[in-house]
Amino acid sequence: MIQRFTLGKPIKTDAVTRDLPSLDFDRLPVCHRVENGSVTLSFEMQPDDIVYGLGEAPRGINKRGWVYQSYCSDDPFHTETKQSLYAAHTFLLHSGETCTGMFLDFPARIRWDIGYTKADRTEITACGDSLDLYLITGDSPMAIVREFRSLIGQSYIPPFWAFGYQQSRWSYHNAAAVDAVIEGYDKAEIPLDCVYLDIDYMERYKDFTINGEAFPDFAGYVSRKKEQGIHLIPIIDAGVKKEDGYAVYEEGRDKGYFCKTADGADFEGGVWPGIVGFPDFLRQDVREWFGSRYKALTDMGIDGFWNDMNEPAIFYSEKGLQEALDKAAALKGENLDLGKFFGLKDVFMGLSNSQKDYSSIYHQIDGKLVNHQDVHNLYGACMTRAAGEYFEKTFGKEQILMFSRASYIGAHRSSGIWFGDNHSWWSHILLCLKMLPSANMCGFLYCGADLGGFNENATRDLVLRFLALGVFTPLMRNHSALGTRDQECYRFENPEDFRDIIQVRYRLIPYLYRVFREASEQNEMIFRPLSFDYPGDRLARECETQLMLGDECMIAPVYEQNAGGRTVYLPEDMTFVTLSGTKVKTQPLEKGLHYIEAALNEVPLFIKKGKTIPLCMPAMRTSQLRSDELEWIG
Ligand code: MIG
Repeated sequence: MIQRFTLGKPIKTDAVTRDLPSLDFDRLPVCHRVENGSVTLSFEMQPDDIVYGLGEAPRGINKRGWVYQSYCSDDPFHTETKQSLYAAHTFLLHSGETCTGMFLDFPARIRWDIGYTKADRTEITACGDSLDLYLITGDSPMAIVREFRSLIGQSYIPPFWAFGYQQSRWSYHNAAAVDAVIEGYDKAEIPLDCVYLDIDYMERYKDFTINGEAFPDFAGYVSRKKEQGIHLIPIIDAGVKKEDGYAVYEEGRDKGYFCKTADGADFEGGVWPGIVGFPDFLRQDVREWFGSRYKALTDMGIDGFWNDMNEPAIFYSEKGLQEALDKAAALKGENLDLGKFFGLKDVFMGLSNSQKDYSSIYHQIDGKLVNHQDVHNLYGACMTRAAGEYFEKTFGKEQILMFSRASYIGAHRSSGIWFGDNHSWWSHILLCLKMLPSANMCGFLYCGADLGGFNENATRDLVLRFLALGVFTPLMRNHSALGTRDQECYRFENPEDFRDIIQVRYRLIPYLYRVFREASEQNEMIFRPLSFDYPGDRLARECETQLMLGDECMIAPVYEQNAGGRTVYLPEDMTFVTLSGTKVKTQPLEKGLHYIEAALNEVPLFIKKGKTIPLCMPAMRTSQLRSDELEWIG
């Protein structure tokens, strides 16, 4: 059952697609208080209760024992003690003697203290006094997820080829660099469907432009790559470069489409192109305008995009930078003591993504000025919605690949997400694994992490183990940062090991695609915590390193360096399958704990007793896959 409780006059977020009658907030059967312009909800937890949710967020599948914040953040250090990542997925699911789901449809900051201050208490504080709270009750966590998903509408389905393997890097600077990647993969006979274009394909980081020196005859180039079966996927940033003569900027400025400051001027911040205007994506007319700009690229044959920097990320504002420079000038020539030196350093360190800047931005909603802080978490979601709605209207469903860095619930209808700037750290294999079921609960099905890790240098074994998890994630993309060690599969010793892993992905695509579609159409999760399926089983309830996949499988990636395998818990009898290239080994295992071996070129998979899954033959491109001769394993 779903009940909606409304407090004050909430801002319309469009997260929900079903119109439910509003009940008075005073009747909410959860302990709550409204004071000093914020709302606090709290409930007690029994020692064994599990709290799920929050989608893309730090730490575990079970969110207990930490404090989180829903506040889309451009933070490239995803360490354990962070409170937010790029997304705000404000759904929580408490599973104890009874199960309760709570969706706070509220786009400003929310603090979720889940047993941090008091071990047996969850306290949720929404920083505002208007919100819709949806309370969902049901017999099981999965029943609640289904109800919740039916409330927020069907999840985005990308084109079929988006299930192929994808290679990215910041940046492949020109056509020759892209060609070298495709050739590298083709020569090593490693399947590949997409190559990404990061910010350098643009002309001085201007959205919807092409650097003509790097990519002469871009449209011709895109179509030649298509003939090779390769999709090029350019990045689009949220900020629009301020430059006279640049049509997108001039149009945005002249029509008043950019976010404002309190005095009505355009808010100006610095990002990659220097000073930019930030389109006010919260407005329908601005969304239609910005969305239709993607035409510049779709007209050239582009059929996939990734939207970045849309938390929004702001390196500095004109005002903030000026204040910092003034402070530095005032200190010039002085003998700086500790306090003064660190004070100055802090001013510069605090320039990026500053609360002061966010607080000085205004949106226009229904003709009224609304402070950015009140709608912060909608910004990136609305950018991506702008694109998604344009694509659907123009090309129909499932034609264009689209995923975003920042997101809010509701954006799951028009796009996928990636988990942003992770590191080439072993611990980030598990961080990705833990976010998958949480993101699925919130409707985000097409998702994945930067395989191999984005920041810093990866090792061969890390990339292989990361890929062996990525084999199962709908978005399977290897991406890494500027200045890091080359991370394309063919760059490493014995590239055939990488081929073995990626071929397994292509063999699984018919199965994975079916599971994906069903999850979208029937509001299911692709990945579930073991505790969803085996609620009475202690080891399953505590398991944070394995996931159930579809109705048939369980996955358990190796996530430690120099390990030839790992310990796996089987909550029932299963077949342990080892996949490598076209090789398949099977071994029945009984319920219980097992140490299983997996070489670097092997993907471990577990299939429940009595179930089978299909494998097709691998191919170099998804377009060459044939689903008529399937091998069933189990
Ligand atoms: O400030 O476009 O998360 O994937 O390679 C960094 C450059 C901007 C952040 C994205 C990352 C991308 C990078 N971008």
